Order: sequence, then structure tokens, then C-alpha cells
Amino acid sequence: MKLNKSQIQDQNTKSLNSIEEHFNFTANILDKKGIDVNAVIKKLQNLKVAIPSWALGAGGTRFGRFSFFGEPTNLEQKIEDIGVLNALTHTAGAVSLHIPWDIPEDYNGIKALANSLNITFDAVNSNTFQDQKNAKHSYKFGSLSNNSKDIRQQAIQHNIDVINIGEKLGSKSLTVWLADGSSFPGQNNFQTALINTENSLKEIYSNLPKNWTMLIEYKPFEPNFYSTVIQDWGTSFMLANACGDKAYSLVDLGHHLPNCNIEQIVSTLMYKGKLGGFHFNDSKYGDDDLTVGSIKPYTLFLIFNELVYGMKNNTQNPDLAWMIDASHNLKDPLEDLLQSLEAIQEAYAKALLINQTELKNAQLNNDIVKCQEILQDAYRTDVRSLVAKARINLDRAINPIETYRALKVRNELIKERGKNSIATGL
Ligand code: LRH
Ligand code: MN
Repeated sequence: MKLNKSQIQDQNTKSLNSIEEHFNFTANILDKKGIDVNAVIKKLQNLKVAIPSWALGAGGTRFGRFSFFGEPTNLEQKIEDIGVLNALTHTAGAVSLHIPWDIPEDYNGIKALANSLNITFDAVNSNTFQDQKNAKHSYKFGSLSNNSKDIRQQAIQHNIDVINIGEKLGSKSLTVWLADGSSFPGQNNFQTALINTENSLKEIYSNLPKNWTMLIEYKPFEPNFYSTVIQDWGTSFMLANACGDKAYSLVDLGHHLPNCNIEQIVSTLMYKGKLGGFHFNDSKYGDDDLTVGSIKPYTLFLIFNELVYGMKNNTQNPDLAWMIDASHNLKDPLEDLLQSLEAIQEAYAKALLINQTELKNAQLNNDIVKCQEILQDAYRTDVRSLVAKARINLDRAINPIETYRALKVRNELIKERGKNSIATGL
């Protein structure tokens, strides 16, 4: 299914006047505060968030999976679905593949399709947390950290194969997330597991093409429930430093213990020039992989405040990889992703309204009340018309969800793919 500009513009006509009115009102207020609204819109238009290839079907848990009909059954259909998201938002111009769930059969065909939909290939993800059919060794007791050299070698080779697949597609980074760990005290020798992991990552790193980066994703628990080898940002940071300049930490918002100050982790990694990117999602308890901004939107705003500060002051930190990593157990996966993209754009827009100089002065004067007033004035600003304006100027949808529904996209997908199509992934 492909959406074209005129279909979207037709739907936009319904709310064009009210959004223009809302925009002029908001832009006028911001202009009086000395905020360059056009600069904010430009930054919103330049934000490109990679869509996870493993989250275009209905996700599930060990307790069950409820299909969503019309799911994509191959990479071509997944790229088409991302094309629909990008036609509506302009923010979804990249895909992050998970190997082997999404190994392309026809590289030229898939590149041509992606190119025709203005979609680029962001980080490729390796998978040594599941055993592949006719694999020689099992990762049951770990992969890059495994006590067995042969099993570590198999996992290292898989990561090298993933790099080769990514190279053929034009990707420039490898994401490594390890389920490796233990579920019972005494099961692992922590130091041996960490040393094995460090040496394995160094071997993968030595196979990175010149202009590639390696993103090391950390997670405190699940699927292991006593220890995880790369459990927190400190371990990821240490391993990235041990590997070299092209290795960075990847922050998955759901990979933090309750009440962890994620925005402080973001600022520390940016200060050290080791923040490689994000897996955006939201959570209430564990790695819930819920819609971005659906549970803790203020935390997302505070994270973007650190990102805006860091992108200005930490030139030692590379351009970030912006990616969503969510699992859609209840909502239409495409609507869920549209809501996540909206939440990311809104948090970024609100953070761009913060007068960082004024905030810095208030901080230096220990004027805590003033600091909070500055932050919350930005957070309480309704930026929806700015985000919509950024899309209108690019012939995208004023209201992506409404347009998606008005154009009956899901019905069309069910007509094309039937009710029993199942997508690979989580
Ligand atoms: C692990 C994780 C990782 C992916 C997987 C799909 O929880 O966040 O990024 O490999 O989800
Ligand atoms: Mn993730």
C-alpha cells in the first residue's frame, strides 16, 4: 500500500484553517520570547527516527499474542508499511533491521524499494539471544560471554555476518544487545563472563568497516533474572571505551531499574562523547516496550532537554542514532508507531523552547524555583501546531492518526494480505 501526497492533502483541508490559527497564535507568543520558530520547525523536519523492522506486526508476551490482521509477512511489506508512516510524518525515513528475522532475499530490490520511499537503513541488530535452526551451538548459557570458545566464536561470526548484510544495504552501524547473564546466584563467574564479552566485542570491533560504529545496548534483567553481563550504562560505557573510538553506548529507555535518572545518564554519556543512540519506548514497570510518551512524557522531555544541551555543547559526541524499539501487543502497530513519532517530535519541540542561557544563569544562582519555572514553561507550551506545521510544509499529514484512519489503511492492508498474515519479530 502506498499513500500519495494528494490523498494526504485532501485530508488536511479539513483542519488546515484551525491549525494555521493555532500556529500563528503560538508562534506569536514564542516570537515575543525571542524564540526562532522557523529554526525549531527546521530541526523537527530534520529529525529522522528509525523504525524497528521487528515491530510492524503484533507483539506478544509469554502469556499470549493477539494478531492484528494485515501484518507484513516479508521485508518488502515491512518497508512499504514504514513508507506509509513516512508519507504521513516525514519522520520515519529509516529502518533498523534485526538479523536473522529480516535478512533481505533480494538486496537490490529491497534497496530500490526503500529508496523509492525515501527510507534509509539505520543500525542493523545482531541476535545471539535465540538459537537458529541447525545452529551448531546453543546460546542457552550465553553467547559472547559463553565459557565455551567455540560458542563465543559462533556468536562473533554472526555479528560479522550482520555487518556484511548491513554493508550491502548502506547501513553504518551495528547494535549489539546481549541477553547473556544468569538467573541464579553462583551460576556465573561475573569476571569471566565480562572478560569473555569484552574480548568478543573487541574481535567484532576489529571487523567494523572504517566508517561504521558499534552501539552497545545495556539492560538490567530479562531474559535472565539474577544478572546480565552488560547490565547498565557503566558497563556499556566501559566496554565501548575498551573497544575504541567507534564504539558507543545505546540507551533503550526501557532498560533501567525503577526511578533511575535516565536524563542524567544521557548527559554523562554525551559529556564523555560516548552516547551513540536511543531505543525510544516507554514503560511503567520493566522493559514494557510501550508507546513512547504514553507513561512518563515529562521524563522524555527532560531527556530531550539534556539532548538539546548536549547537541550544542558536546561536539565531541557523534550524531545520534534515533530509533524506536517497541512491541505492540494491543494497538494497531502502525498507529502505535505514529503515536510514538508524535511523542518524540513533541518532546523535542518542547525542549527546543527552553532558554538554555536563562536556565544556566538560574542554576548558577541556585534559583531552583526559577529553574523549574523555565523548564515547565516550555513543557506546558502546546507545541502540537508547530509539529503539525513542520509536516504541512512537507506535504505530510496534519493529524497522522486521523488521516491513517480516514484513508482506511488497515482495511486496505487486510484486503492485500488477508487476516492470517504473521510478521517476524517480537
Ligand atoms: C532487548 C531489546 C533489544 C532488541 C530487542 C528486540 O530488550 O531492547 O534492543 O534486540 O529488544
Ligand atoms: Mn532495545
